[in-house]
Amino acid sequence: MELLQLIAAELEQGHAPQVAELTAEAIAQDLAPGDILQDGLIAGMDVVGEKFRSRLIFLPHVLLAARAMHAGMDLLKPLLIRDAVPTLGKAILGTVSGDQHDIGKNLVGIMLEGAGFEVIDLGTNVSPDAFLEAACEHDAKVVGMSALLTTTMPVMGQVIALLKENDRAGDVRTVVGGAPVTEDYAREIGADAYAFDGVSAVDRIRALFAGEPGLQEES
Ligand code: B1M
Repeated sequence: MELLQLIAAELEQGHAPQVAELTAEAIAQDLAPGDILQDGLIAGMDVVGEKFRSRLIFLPHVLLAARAMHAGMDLLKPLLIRDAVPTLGKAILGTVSGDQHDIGKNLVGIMLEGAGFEVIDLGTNVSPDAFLEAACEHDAKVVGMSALLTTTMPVMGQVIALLKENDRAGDVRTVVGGAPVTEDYAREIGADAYAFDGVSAVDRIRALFAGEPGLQEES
């Protein structure tokens, strides 16, 4: 089995030390950090998600896989944000209330840091009030929200409504994402941008700052 497939297989088994060891080996072999992430760690986690959906594995197994994912990501993070100087302003990031999933959100944070944003990560289970407070306190340019559950997606709309009520909507650009979120949904709840993954989050935010229309301005 080639190295990236091995990483995916060990992640699937929830073996954190092995994932860390193999990720370090892939880095030492000069494999591209983006490939290690996508074809190793994320590929393994995709299989875990499928098996969980089909009830072939259960929650404790998923938790172990999440730990293994973090073990690999900790090693990749410095490479993904190499030499980044925060110059583009502050971005508030968080997973919304009721939702504990943070792996995707953390990846988006790494990509934003790599692109030159200073990321203020509020963590998981973040209330609309906490997003608003942080956006005001830090004079943020971007508020990024992640939701992985269909039941927590509506909280993103509540955050956007609260920013509008408090006259922050003109100062802050909002970007939303997470597996169940779609561009149509993002448009519906008033977000400026939808992003499929960390790379597209950076692309969308850069485009907004370059003056391209957001979802609400498109005709
Ligand atoms: Co949960 N879980 N989980 N889980 N979990 C899902 C999301 C689920 C789809 C699994 C399934 O049924 N196949 C399902 C949701 C169903 C639904 O609502 N439609 C589910 C469920 C049901 C649950 C519980 C309710 C289970 C239970 O208790 N019975 C429970 C809820 C807890 C809670 O949050 N209140 C739960 C718990 C957990 C764990 C704690 C065990 C663990 C999370 C650990 C952690 O995050 N620290 C976990 C995991 C790991 C998963 C799966 C298997 C993997 C998620 C993941 O990390 N993917 C997931 C199945 C799946 O998605 N395949 C599942 C890898 C990550 C890189 O991808 O997070 O999608 P992702 O992020 C991507 C993009 O979505 C995007 O970019 C990222 C990078 O590519 N993105 C953004 C994410 N946020 C973004 C923000 C942006 C832009 C892009 O802008 C700001």
